[in-house]
Formats: sequence, C-alpha cells, structure tokens
Amino acid sequence: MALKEEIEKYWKKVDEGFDKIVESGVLPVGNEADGTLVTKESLRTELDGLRKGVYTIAVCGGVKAGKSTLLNSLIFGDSVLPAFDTPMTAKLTFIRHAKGAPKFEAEFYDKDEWKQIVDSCSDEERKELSDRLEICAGKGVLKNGYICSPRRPPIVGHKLKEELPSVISDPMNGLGKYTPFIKSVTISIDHPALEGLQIVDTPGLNDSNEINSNETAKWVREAHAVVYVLETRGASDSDVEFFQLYFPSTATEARVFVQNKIDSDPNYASAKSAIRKYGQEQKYKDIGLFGPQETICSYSSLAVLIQKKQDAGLELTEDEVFQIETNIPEDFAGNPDNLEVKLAEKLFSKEGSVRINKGCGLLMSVYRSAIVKNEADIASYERQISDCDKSAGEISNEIEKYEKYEKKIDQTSEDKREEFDNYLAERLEELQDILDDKADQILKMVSSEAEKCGGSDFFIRACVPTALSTAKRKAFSDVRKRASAIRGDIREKLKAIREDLNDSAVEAGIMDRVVIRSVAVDVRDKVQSAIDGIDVNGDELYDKVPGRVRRFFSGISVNAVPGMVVSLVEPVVRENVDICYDTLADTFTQNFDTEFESLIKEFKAHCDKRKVELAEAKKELSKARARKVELESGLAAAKSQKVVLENSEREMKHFLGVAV
Ligand SMILES: Nc1nc2c(ncn2[C@@H]2O[C@H](COP(=O)(O)OP(=O)(O)OP(=O)(O)O)[C@@H](O)[C@H]2O)c(=O)[nH]1
Ligand SMILES: [Mg+2]
Repeated sequence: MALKEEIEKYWKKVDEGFDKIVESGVLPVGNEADGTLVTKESLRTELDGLRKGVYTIAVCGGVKAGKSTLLNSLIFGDSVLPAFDTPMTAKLTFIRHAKGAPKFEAEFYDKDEWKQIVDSCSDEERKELSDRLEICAGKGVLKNGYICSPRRPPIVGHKLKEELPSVISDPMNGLGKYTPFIKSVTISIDHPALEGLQIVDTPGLNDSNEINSNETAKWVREAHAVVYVLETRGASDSDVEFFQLYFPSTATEARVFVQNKIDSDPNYASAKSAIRKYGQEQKYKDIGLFGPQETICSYSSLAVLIQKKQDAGLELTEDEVFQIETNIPEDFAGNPDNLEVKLAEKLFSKEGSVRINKGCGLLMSVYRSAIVKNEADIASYERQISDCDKSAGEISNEIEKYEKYEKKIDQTSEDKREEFDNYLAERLEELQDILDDKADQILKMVSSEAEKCGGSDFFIRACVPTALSTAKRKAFSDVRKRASAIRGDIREKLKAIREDLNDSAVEAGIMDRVVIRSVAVDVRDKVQSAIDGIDVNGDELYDKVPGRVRRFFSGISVNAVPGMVVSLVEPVVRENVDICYDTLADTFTQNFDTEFESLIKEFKAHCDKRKVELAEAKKELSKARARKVELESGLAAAKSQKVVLENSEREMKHFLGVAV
C-alpha cells in the first residue's frame, strides 16, 4: 500500500476514534495540563489542524537554554534572532516559509490583552514594566499610540538582523523599542528546509507574562512536534514540571531533546551519558520519558553558528569572538550527533506518522484528563463520606451519652432532695439543741438572781426581769451567731449539690462546663427578725408571778423561792424558745427549699433543652445518613465510571494501534 493511502487509512481511524469519544459522552472535559475545556468542537478543530494545518514544531526549553541561538544555527546560519545572556525572547516568534525577500510582521497587543498582562503582574514586575515603558517613551514609542482597540496594524520589516531587535529585544539592553507592546512576531524566509513547515520559538512556560505562558501552553499542545532544549547539565525542576504537564500527550516519535551548550562543559562526555540514563529514573518512567526510543542530541548552538558564520564570511559579534578566543577550541565538534539529520529522520521524514501520532495522543489525552478528573471525584467522595461518618459518629455518641443519662435524671433529683432534706434536718436539730441549751442557761441565771434576792418580793420584782433580759440578750446573741453559721453551712451544702448537679450534667454531655447558677436567697435578715421576735419580756413575765409568790411566802421556806420562780418562768421561756426555733426552722426550710428547688429546676431545664437539641441532632443524623447513602451511590458510580474510562482508554489505545 502506498504511504499516502496508509496515512489516509490511519486518519480514518482517528476520525472513528473521535466518533467513539463523542458517543461515549466523555466530553466536555477539563484538559489535564492547563485546565482549558476540551469540547467536541474544540477537539474536532484541533484534529483538523493537526491533519491539514502547517506542520508545526515548537521549540521549548527553560529561559536562556539557547532556543534562539539554536534556531540561528540551524535555520539562519547567522545571528538573526536576538540572543543574549539575559532573557531575550519575550515573545512568541513564528518562523515560516515564504517566497521572496525575508520579512517580519510584529503584532501588537490589543487593549484587553494589555489589561490582562498588567493585571497578572506582581508589584515588582509592574515596576520593571514601567521602567521599560519609560525607555520606550524616551525613544518616542508611547503606550497610547500602540495599544489600541481594534488592534493596531502590525509593524512590517524586511531587514531582519537590523530591525528585528526593535520588536524582540529587551529595551533594557538598548535595542528593543516596541517590544513591550508586541504580542508575537512572524518571520517569513525563503528557505527550502522550511517548506510546509512552521517553527514556534516559545518564551517558555515560566514566563511571568500570563499571555506568554498561556500561548506557550497552547502551542505545545497544538504543535505536531517539539524540540526541547536542555542545558548541558540536564533537566532542571521547571523542565521536569513541563514534562509532567505536557509530555504525556506528546508521542516519543514527535520530540527531540537537544542537550545544548556542550562546549561549556569541559567534560561533556559525562554530562552526555548522565542525561542518557534519565530513563532509569522513576519520575521519568512514570511519564514515559527518556526510554530507549528517545532522541537526545548533544549540541553546541554557539559553536555551530560561529562555524557557519565563519564559513559564510559573516562578521562575528563581540560575544562570539570572545567565545572562540577563550572557550571554544578550534576543532571542537559542536554537532556530534548531527542534529539536522536526526531532526530530518525523526520529525520531518515521518511527518505523516508524527501528525497521526499527535492526533492519537490528543484522543488519548481526553481519556487521561477524564480519568484524572474521575480520580479527583473519587477522592472527594471518599473524603466527604469520611466527614459524614465522623459527624454522624459524633452525633450518635452525644445521643447515646444523653440517653444513658436521661433515666438517671429523675433519680438524681430525688437523691439530691433526700440528701438535702437530711442535711437540713440535722442542722435544725443542732439548732434545736442550741436553743434548749440557751433556755437552760436563762433559767439558771434567773434562778441565781432569785437566790440573790433571798425571797424578797421586792427584790425579786426588781431583779428578775433585769436578769431575764440580760440572760436573753447574752443567750440569743450566741444563738444568732450559731444560726448564721448554720445558714452558711446550708448554703455550702447547696453549693456542693449545685456542683454535683453540674458534674452530672457535664457527664451527660448536657453542657461542656458548669453553668447552673445558685439562686441566692439571703436569709440573714430573716434569721435576725426571727430571733428578735422571741418575746421573753421580764416585766410581763413577772406580772404572772405575784399572786402565787405571795401565797408561797406565807408558808414556804425562803430557800424554796428561787426554785419556784424558775418553775414559774420556765414554761414561758421554753415556749418562747420553741417559737424561736419554729420561726428559724421555717425560715431556713422555706428559703433554702426555694433555693434547692430552683437548682433542680434549672438542672432539669438544661436537661430539657438538651433533649430538644438532641432531637434536632437526630434529624441531622438522619440527614447525614441519607447524605452518606447519596455519596456512596455517587462514589459507586464514580468507581464504575473509572472502570469504564480505563477500559475505554485501553480499547482506544488498542483500536488506534501503532501509527505508520
Ligand atoms: N557557550 C554556549 N553558550 C550558548 C550556547 N547557546 C546559547 N548560548 C548562550 O546562552 C545565552 C542564551 O541564549 P538564547 O539563544 O538567547 O537563549 P533562549 O533560550 O532563546 O533565551 P530566552 O529566549 O531569553 O529564553 C546567550 O548568551 C547565548 O550566547 C551554546 O551552545 N554554548
Ligand atoms: Mg530566545
């Protein structure tokens, strides 16, 4: 079968592959490398471009790797593209074939693109840009005259070597004049090797100018083949990042690595073998790079360029003269791997297969992107399910903790009631004992006063009431102190009960920390008035005495008088002490009871509030469970989607097979 027919057959296959992808519903999908959306339409356009468009080779590599010098050495044989040891090619530069005199066209940014560039600049970059604009303005090139909407027509020039620097070189280096405003430059030359071919010299992906790096990404994806320029010492981190992002969709057949500047390493043989061993490293194995099929050419762009210029009798630049005088030996083999031949063999002579391979790569990259997205979906489902489990687990724990405690709530209240009642009773008993004691003391004093009176009615009348009052004052100031101490004790007890209730509430998960407050009922005044209310008025008391005393005095010995006075006074004193006790006991019981009840009430209110909260939490829990079910079915779908995608990827690979 003729090659042409075979190629046609493969393109038919690619088209069928495209139809399969469309039918599978995998489109649209975010492109794995740069996040742009690949749609049915965009993929079709890309495939058509690959098949029928100008055969495009992108020259990529890190800043200053020597891309421009490489093109000068390969295509121009002269220093046409500006090269310098500071970044120079800040633009996309296209090199195409055209009959007639050489020509370049420099396209300006329009207003929107300019805004995008300025917006994406850091403060420092903005400062650098404005320094450059100042230099341009000094040369009469003002921004407003060149950044227009619609776009200003391109600058066209014919003297490449003389005029190109004005649109490509950095103004900082003296020659650039329009450069900051230029989006891309297209150079057309009548060179037989360029027929049907376009070369794109890219500014690199690490360009801070957003449009430049986006354009580089676009051209790497759309170019049929890539020439990647590396420094002699090998790949840097940013090179590896580039490989990881862009080379999975580039077939080995469609790329050539150039290990440039070999003249700069005196022992380049070891550098050369080091780079050829990359294929054994896992990070390269993972992305299918530097395997046995990889083409790596060691090269010295500068040495070859100087040689060509000398052969053609062209004048060398100062830098080139310096290089041959100091660095490059006379018989240095700058092109040991015969780069042109390798390029011709690998990229040009198999143009048909490179195009098809690239088309296949694009189809395959659709599945890769879908699989990467699907893996991200699976990870996200798994994360969400674990979050769901975690929060459902937390809610269940809370509920369980409370439910276990709920039964204990009434019991706790009852236990505390009993504890408090017992304590109160004990303390009131103590009070009772104190009061009884005091009554005894009063009576003792009365008795001793009566004794002192020696049975005289007159003296008894004069002394007993005073004695009673003094005794009462002394005894009851003591009672007041003791009652107030008991009041303090009961208050402490209530505090302890409050702490217990708090602990129980915390234990039941009702709250995180102690919040039940005691309701302070101040009983001090009430105790005081209860004591003051005890009426043991001596005068009044004595009024009850005379008739009987007189009767006694007629026949009873004087010694019996004090006993009689006491027996007359005692019931009155005891009755009053009882009244005092009742008043105090009532006051304590009533007021502290109120306080106790309010604690219990608050405790129960917290329990009830928690109950309501947990009822809400239960609803949340069932929602979380329902959400989990949803997520699990999402996860299951994503997992089976993964199987489908991986199968489709495999089938597609098998279907497309190996290109011509
Ligand atoms: N010694 C030596 N120097 C080289 C070689 N190739 C390029 N250079 C020097 O490296 C510097 C950068 O070269 P360029 O061709 O401007 O590199 P580039 O990759 O186009 O740089 P940008 O476009 O600015 O990213 C210049 O000073 C070149 O003279 C080479 O083979 N050997
Ligand atoms: Mg360059």
